[in-house]
Amino acid sequence: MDAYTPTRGDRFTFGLWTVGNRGSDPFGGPVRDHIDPCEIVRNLAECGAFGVNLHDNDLVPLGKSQKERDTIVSNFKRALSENDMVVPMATTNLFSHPVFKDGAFTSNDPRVRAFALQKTMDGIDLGVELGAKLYVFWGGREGTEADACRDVRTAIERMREAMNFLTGYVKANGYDLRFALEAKPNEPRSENYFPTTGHMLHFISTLADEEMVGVNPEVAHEVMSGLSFPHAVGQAMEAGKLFHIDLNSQKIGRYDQDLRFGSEDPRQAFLLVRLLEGTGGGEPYRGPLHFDAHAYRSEDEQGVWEFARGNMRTYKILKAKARAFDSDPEVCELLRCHEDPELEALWQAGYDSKRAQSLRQIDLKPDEVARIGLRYERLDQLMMEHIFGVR
Ligand code: GCO
Ligand code: MN
Ligand code: MN
Repeated sequence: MDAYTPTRGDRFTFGLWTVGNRGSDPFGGPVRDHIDPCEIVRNLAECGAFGVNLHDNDLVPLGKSQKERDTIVSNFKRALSENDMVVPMATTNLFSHPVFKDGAFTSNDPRVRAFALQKTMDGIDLGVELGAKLYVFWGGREGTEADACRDVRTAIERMREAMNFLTGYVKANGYDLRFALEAKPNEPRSENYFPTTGHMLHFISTLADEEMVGVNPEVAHEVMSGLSFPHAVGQAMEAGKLFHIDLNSQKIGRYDQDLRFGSEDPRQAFLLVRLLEGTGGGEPYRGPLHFDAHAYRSEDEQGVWEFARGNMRTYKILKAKARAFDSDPEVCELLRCHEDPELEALWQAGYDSKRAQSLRQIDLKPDEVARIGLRYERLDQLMMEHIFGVR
């Protein structure tokens, strides 16, 4: 036990599919055995996690009878309560079955879209039964290779129809459940629809039940596009739409690596944790901290639990570093804004012709302002020294 040992209060969660990942890749089969979901719950609890998330079929394999389903679910519920674990989020597997080879909600075949809706309604019922308050939608195979097969506008419209139908289902059942949409630029499709969190944020603003729908950004997915993850998350937070988050790590421009949180990108991970924890100001994120990552293919099961602990410890270490950075007197001094409320009032109060007239008349001396050094070199080096642990 040390200051970075994870505890329930830290709100860390893992998917059954993350620690349960068996190490298959396109070039080779599994290197680890299947771990029973109840066993995963026990082990995660022991590692200090607070909850576990799942796809419908991570728990109830396809093709089980209602009776078999009920037995599996009740055993799982017992494991949860015996280990003081919760299920904050659930989702649907809309990518493994061959019927989804050309997408689910955006498929050209209405029978596939109908099946996706059936499966999602069942998945929602399962999630709610397990206590989930969030339901994630990751596009999976919603995308194309042969782009001529479908107008992008049609795909977007179909996705909207599905979301509106499903928020309708949640409301009609009186479920206390919100949706979180997860963007990804490619993989498994050549082009995925809604490739970034920004695309998702706009799409959400066009939905019938907009207030029930937010985003679930994933580190790896934004980095695959070469974009800044803290910027994507910051925009989602500012819009009040950060409902859930998928933490992991990723090298730029590669396949979806799902590496242990912070392992490839300590600087970005630091900035992300600082943002989520609000140590630099602003409202913190209060939802579950979910790791959507998996252990290296080199690992046996012991390595998997080592991996699980590693994700959580890194988050806590960065949280402590973010606090130290934002209470460092030299950092505070460097960050003190050049506020000028009187000047700002000229536009912050909105446009009026008198204020515009006054604004136009001020001599702002841009050449003088331009000569002022902003000391960001010092600020950034201080941040790095905090990250390196020498300050
Ligand atoms: C991926 C995705 C998934 C989703 C999961 C929950 O790239 O495979 O990140 O892991 O997060 O299916 O919807
Ligand atoms: Mn994910
Ligand atoms: Mn992913």
